[in-house]
Amino acid sequence: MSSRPSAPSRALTALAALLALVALGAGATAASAAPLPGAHISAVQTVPEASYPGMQRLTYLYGPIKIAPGQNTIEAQANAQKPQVPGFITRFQPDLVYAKTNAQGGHDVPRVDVIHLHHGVWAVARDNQIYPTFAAGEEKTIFSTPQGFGYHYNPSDGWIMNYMIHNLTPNPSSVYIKYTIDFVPDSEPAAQGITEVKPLWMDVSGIKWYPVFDALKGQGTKGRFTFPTQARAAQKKDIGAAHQWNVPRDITLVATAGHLHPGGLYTDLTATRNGATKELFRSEAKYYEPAGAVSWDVSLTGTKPDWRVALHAGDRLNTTVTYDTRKASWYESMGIMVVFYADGIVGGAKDPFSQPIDWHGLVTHGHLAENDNHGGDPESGLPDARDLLDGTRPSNVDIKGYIYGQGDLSLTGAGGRPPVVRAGQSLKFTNLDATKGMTPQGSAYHTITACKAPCSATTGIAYPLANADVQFDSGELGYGPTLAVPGFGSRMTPAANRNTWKTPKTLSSGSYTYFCRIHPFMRGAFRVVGAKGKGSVKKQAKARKSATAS
Ligand SMILES: [Cu+2]
Repeated sequence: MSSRPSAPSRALTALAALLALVALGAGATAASAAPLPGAHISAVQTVPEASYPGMQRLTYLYGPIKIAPGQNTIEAQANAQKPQVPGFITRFQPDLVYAKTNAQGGHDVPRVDVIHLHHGVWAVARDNQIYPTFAAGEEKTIFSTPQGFGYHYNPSDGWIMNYMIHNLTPNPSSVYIKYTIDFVPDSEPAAQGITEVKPLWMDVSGIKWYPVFDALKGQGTKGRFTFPTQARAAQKKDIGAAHQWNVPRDITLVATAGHLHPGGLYTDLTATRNGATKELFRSEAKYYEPAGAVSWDVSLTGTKPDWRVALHAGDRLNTTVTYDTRKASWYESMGIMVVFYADGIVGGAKDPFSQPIDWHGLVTHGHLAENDNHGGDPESGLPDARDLLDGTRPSNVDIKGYIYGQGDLSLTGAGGRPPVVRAGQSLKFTNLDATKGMTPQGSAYHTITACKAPCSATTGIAYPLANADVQFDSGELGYGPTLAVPGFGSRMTPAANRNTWKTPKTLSSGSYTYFCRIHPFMRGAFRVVGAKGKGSVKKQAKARKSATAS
């Protein structure tokens, strides 16, 4: 990305903006002073690991996986990286590493703002059925079953690695999906004492290839939006059948943890019987991120080792997810709880309708070093687009080579000036990095997502955000495959299956800054002028300058 030399006037503007921020500081702190729900959780006390005589700790590397520039596709391949003998899996720890070995002969973990495992699902084919079993998102939640319980594995099980690796840069790469399994072979005497548990995939938008919904800025109640409970009419299509499950027979839940995206606060698991509903577990997001609930610098809580919930036939399980919508919109968000349960009612199990259930858990890990680049430094070298002269009045802006054509903030001179559109009309964007003829892997899906001006600070896990007062989002421009698999639907892509988008006709005059959610170093601006000419924009810029100067 080329950076524009910083003119003295711009340095002054930046300084003025900084002073204005400092002046606003007290008020801003007060507004965000309400602690996040997960703030009280210990960052060091983690879910304890079960241990058995003869237990093995097996580490697998799936790959190497060639990662194309800007890649954000959904893949599913057979996975032979699994144990050779039958036994119990009692812990599952996911990671993503570079394929290249480092000086110590190991593999480095990529920074999350560079390349990350958006999700990985270890699906198991057994008895002519494919079921998602272990899963990880970028928060890298570690699954573990309490002492005495385990997932029983057979070598005849087919494993399918379903993953979405998100390359946030135009640089190709090569990675492995790394996972470490605690495994007790059936041949070990300790295996005799382990009770088998089965996975239950609870998913607010699933089960499907890409189970997502949007949590929009300001949506919900007091800045908290719970899906699917508060879904608006247009969002109801994103509700997945797997957000509920009717319990078919007596079972005991023994472990669960949630998956959510930046902005997520918690996932809830509840049970309903005879019209009464009880909380069973809340997987809470513990944010290490200094900016709050806005990044992947988070870990989620899993159940404590003595959590046992007895359920009966006819009970109904329900999952919801709650996002913080005070600061930004969270597009393509998830809410998943993988629950492990044993058949029958096991010793020590509590009936949630007659006994209190401890529905708080412990984090599955602490802060991870790959989340240390937060971004947000205003001294990025990018301009404040509101101060730039008007650009041309094109009807279409082509996105090519990770550049937004006219109005890209990395362009200097006339090309960097915001394209101008009249109020009541729209400006079209066309993504030439993802045309219909290209393969999904050869495509770079881009978005035009509103970001609070100037949207010019450095890129990191917490910047930029979809935090503009006036929200818009193009969706991921590009095309993806259709692959119908029973239980997973057919839309196997995050792409919108179009590569054009038009700005809303309802925008009032002013300068609008935006970024690409997939490649957040990409920034741009356009300008809407009033029907009476562009005077209104200049007046706004002038008013803003005098406001920041005073
Ligand atoms: Cu992009």
